[in-house]
Amino acid sequence: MEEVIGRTCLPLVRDEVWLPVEETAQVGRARRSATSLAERLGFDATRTAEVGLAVTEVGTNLYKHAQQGAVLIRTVRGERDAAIEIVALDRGPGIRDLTLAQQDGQSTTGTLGVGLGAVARLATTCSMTSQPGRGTALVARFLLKADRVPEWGEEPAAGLTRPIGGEDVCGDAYAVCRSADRLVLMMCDGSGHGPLAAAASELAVRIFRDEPAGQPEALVARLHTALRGTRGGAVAVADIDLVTRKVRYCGLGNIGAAVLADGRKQGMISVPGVAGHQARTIRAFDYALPERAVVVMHSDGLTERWGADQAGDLIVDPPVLVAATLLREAGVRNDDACVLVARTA
Ligand SMILES: [Mn+2]
Repeated sequence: MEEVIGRTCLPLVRDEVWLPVEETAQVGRARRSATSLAERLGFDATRTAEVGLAVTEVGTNLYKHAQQGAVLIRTVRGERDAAIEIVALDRGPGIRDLTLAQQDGQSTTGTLGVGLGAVARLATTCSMTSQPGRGTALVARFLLKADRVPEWGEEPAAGLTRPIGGEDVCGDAYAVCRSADRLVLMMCDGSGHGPLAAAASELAVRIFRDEPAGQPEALVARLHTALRGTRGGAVAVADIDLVTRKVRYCGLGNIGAAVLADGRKQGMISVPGVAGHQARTIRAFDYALPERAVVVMHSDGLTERWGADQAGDLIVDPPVLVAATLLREAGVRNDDACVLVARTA
């Protein structure tokens, strides 16, 4: 992991590919996509086959029981360790008893309900969340060995990106860095979509990860300067102080952000502008962080219509599942989408 004076960045996720899984042929495609990534990461034949088996289980459940099932396959790469991550999302009936569904031999009717014991056993980590009547989200991670503890430890934040329909690359990107007492989140929505939007947001990620810690408004100003000569984009930084329990947020352009706590959603303010092109003012605002608060940032590939009714579930799930649930509930298909979730307890 890269380190800048006591500050480490969470590993980047790469190679993201979203695949619809609504018919049996698409299960095979998802499996091949996952196993070829596993081979590229140097997984041996046995472990690669285990990854394939897990994707087949998840995918089969999706096409049999779900509506609008989709699988995201991606890699998480640290300095020494690398993982394959499978995220499955659907709008099926959901599962009422997740514990029961994960026991081998239980064929609970409901999305993702069958054979999940096998997935959980093969994966290094596996978790699932379900909102009855709305759908299910599952994440399974595979390291080289099932019982390996990755170098990056437990991640307090996780994000998801999904390209606009018809594009392979997403023009939105995010990064997370942490130190002993803080967690700093950055998101960039490169203007437009496609490779040039991705180039702008990837540059923002590189600069943010290399930059020493600083106030969010200084980081946003730095990114504004750095993005000249690119398409530019919306940029935001949230600096979470885990000791004083405050978040200082600076957004330039259309990045949505909120603190979720006690069943309430407190929106955070971004000012108008385009990083790299136009910034009349760059301003940061402070917000309180109640106990167990969750901080969410998202691009305009998600609507603002989420939160209040889901706040209870969102606060207990791992960040990647919260991100997946929000993408399902609020994601739009006619724009790149990015959602980033941090747990602060
Ligand atoms: Mn956008």
